[in-house]
Amino acid sequence: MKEKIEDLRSIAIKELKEINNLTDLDNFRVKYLGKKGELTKILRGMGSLSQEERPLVGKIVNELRGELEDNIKNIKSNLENKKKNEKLKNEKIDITLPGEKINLGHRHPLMQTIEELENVFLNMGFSVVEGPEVETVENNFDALNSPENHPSRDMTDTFYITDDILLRTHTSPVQIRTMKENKPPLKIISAGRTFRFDDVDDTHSPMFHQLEGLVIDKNITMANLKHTIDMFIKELFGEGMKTRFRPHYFPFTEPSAEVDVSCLNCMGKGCKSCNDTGWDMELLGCGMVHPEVLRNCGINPDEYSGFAFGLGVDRIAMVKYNIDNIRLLFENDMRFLNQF
Ligand code: FA5
Repeated sequence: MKEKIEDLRSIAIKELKEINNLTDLDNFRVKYLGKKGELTKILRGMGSLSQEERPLVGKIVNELRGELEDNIKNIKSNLENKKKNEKLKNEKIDITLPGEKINLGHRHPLMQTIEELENVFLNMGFSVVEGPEVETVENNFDALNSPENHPSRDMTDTFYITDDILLRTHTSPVQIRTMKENKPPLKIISAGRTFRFDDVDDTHSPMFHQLEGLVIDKNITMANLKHTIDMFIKELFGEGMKTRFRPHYFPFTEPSAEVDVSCLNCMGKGCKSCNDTGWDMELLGCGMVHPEVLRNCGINPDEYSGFAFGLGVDRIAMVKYNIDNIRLLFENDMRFLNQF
C-alpha cells in the first residue's frame, strides 16, 4: 500500500508541474482531493488493511493531502498573479493620448440677464420673491382690478387650464400674493416665465419672461417710481441711457406709464435701427398701485401708497446684447448661445 501511495504521489507531482491554468488546477484538485478523488478512495479502502497498517497508511495519506493542498495553493497564487500582470500589461494607459474635451457650457443669456437685474435691485434694497407660473384667475385678473370685459382676459389672449386656472399672463399676480401674505412696508421683485397667446414676431413670443417690482410704504409717490426706474436703467445700460415715460392704461395702476429707453445703436440721435426715433422698443409697464388693488389685499389706501412695474426681461436682454430677433433666445442654437 505504501508503494501504491508513493507512486500516486510521483504521478500527482508530475501532473502538478505541467499545470499552467486555473481550470486545470481545479480539475487536479477534484481528481485527487475531491469527494470521489484518489486519496479519498484510498482512505475508504482502509477497511481491508490490518490494525497495524491502518494508522500508518492514514498518516501517509494525510501527509500527501497536506503536500498537495500546499502545492495547489502556491500554484493558484502564482497563476492568479500571472493573470493580473498580463491584464495590467494589456490595459496600460497611454497618458500621451489627448484627453476627451469636456464642454462646460454656461448660463443662458436670459438667466444671466435675470441675475444681473436681481443684483441691481438687491443693491437698491429690494428682496427677491417667487410666484407660481400656474395661477388663479382671481390673482391674475380679479384682484388686479381687471374688468370682466378686459381684452387680455379673452380666451384668445390667455392660456386657460380651467375656467378659474390659467398660465399667468404677467408677473403681477405675485404683487397680490405678496400684499395678501405680508404687511407693508414692502419692497420686492419677482422674475419668471409668463405666457400669452401672442403671435411670434421679432419682439413677441408666446412664452417670455418678466420681472415684477413692488414698493408699498407711507408717502410713496410717482417721483419714487421714476427715480427707481431711471436708476436701474442707468445701472444696467450706463449713464448715457435716457428713459421716456409714455402715459398708458393698466387696470391695476393709476396713473400708469410705459417706458422706452434710448436706442443703444445711436444713443438717441436717430438711426435706421430705431426708425430715426432715437428710442428703442418698449421695455416695461409701471404705475402707482390702484387703491382698489390695495383694498383687495387688505391694505388701507388712505394710509399706504406704492408703485409697481413689470419689465420684459427678454427685451432687456435684446437691448443689452444687441439681439434683433426674440426667437434667437429660444431656439437653442449653440452658435448663437456660445457668443454670451
Ligand atoms: C404688463 O404685463 C404689466 N403687468 C406690467 C406692469 C406691472 C404695469 C406693474 C404696471 C405695474 P405689458 O403687457 O405691457 O404689462 O408687458 C410688460 C412688458 O412685457 C412689455 O413692456 C414687454 O417688454 C414685455 N412683453 C409683453 N408681451 C410680450 C411678448 N409677447 N413677448 C415678449 N415680451 C413681451
